[in-house]
Amino acid sequence: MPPIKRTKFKLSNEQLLDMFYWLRLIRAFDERLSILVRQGKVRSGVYTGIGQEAIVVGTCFGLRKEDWICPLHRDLGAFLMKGVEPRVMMSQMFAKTTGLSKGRDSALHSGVNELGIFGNTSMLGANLPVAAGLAFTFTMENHDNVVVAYFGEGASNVGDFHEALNFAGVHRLPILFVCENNQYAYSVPVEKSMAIDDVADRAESYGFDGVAINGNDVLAVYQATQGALARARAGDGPTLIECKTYRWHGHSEHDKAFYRSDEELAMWKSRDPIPTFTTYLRARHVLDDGKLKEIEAKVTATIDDAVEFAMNAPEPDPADAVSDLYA
Ligand SMILES: Cc1ncc(C[n+]2csc(CCOP(=O)(O)OP(=O)(O)O)c2C)c(N)n1
Repeated sequence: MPPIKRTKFKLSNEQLLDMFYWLRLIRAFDERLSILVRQGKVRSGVYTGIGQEAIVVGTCFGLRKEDWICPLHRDLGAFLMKGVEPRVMMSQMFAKTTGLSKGRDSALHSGVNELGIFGNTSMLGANLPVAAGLAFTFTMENHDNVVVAYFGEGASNVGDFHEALNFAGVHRLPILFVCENNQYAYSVPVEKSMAIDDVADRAESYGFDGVAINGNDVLAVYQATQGALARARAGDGPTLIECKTYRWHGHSEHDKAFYRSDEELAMWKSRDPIPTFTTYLRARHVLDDGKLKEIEAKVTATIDDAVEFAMNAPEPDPADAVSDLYA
């Protein structure tokens, strides 16, 4: 008899606390960046994912080093979870030599081959065919690594998205398409850009499953991801996971988001992924006041250290602008 594929993925108390730490760290990183932008200290465009952290944490948690991620402009947390040091990530935002691009690019286009992080470009949806190509390489090379490719609901209206899903479906590629449906593509609400309710339904046309889940529930995201990863590693092809969520800040820190109501924002803030998870952990006696204090202190110290390091790091030398070019 073939082995039964596991669909439940249990986490130890330590792993649950680790997940909680990542949620808090990523939130704190973005919140600090938002303040630094207002102080005029950040050189990069800043597109925070505040409110969406459960998606990055639930999908990145437990990925292998050899798995690749293709993050979006809003996924700095994915870089951190895949192994980029907070000091390096903060340096990237300050365009310092100690950042990933050594001060020669905004934060959004950097990648790290050794950590399995694809450097995205600005064109919406353009990372998806590349992600599918990467997954195709994995099947050609016969190993069971997986690609996790992120995109917004806005990007799912672009041709590249459909080509990537079609190619992945035809070749049964080991790839997870993770839609961060935060209800707006810049100022455009989802109902003005899509005639259907769920991006997840689009997977059906390409011959694989799509599932729409609560993207603010880190355990729901983790569970869906683990099932999809197990299928992908077993050669059963791609999955589309649509995570319903909301971005609390504007599209970027320069956008005041006048196109949405205070009531709508308040409603989504009441679904904040962090207190929800905190309540769950407390109810299970995994988290208590002491542990919470300890984690908060570690988060603050990590962010403080990253900011100080980045602020004091050397500026790039203009002479280096043309180094590392391939042309
Ligand atoms: C092909 C293309 N069209 C337009 C833009 C300008 N643009 C950048 S981000 C964005 C909204 C993206 O919305 P979504 O894909 O839902 O992701 P989100 O920013 O909400 O996370 C737009 C229109 C672009 N970068 N690329």
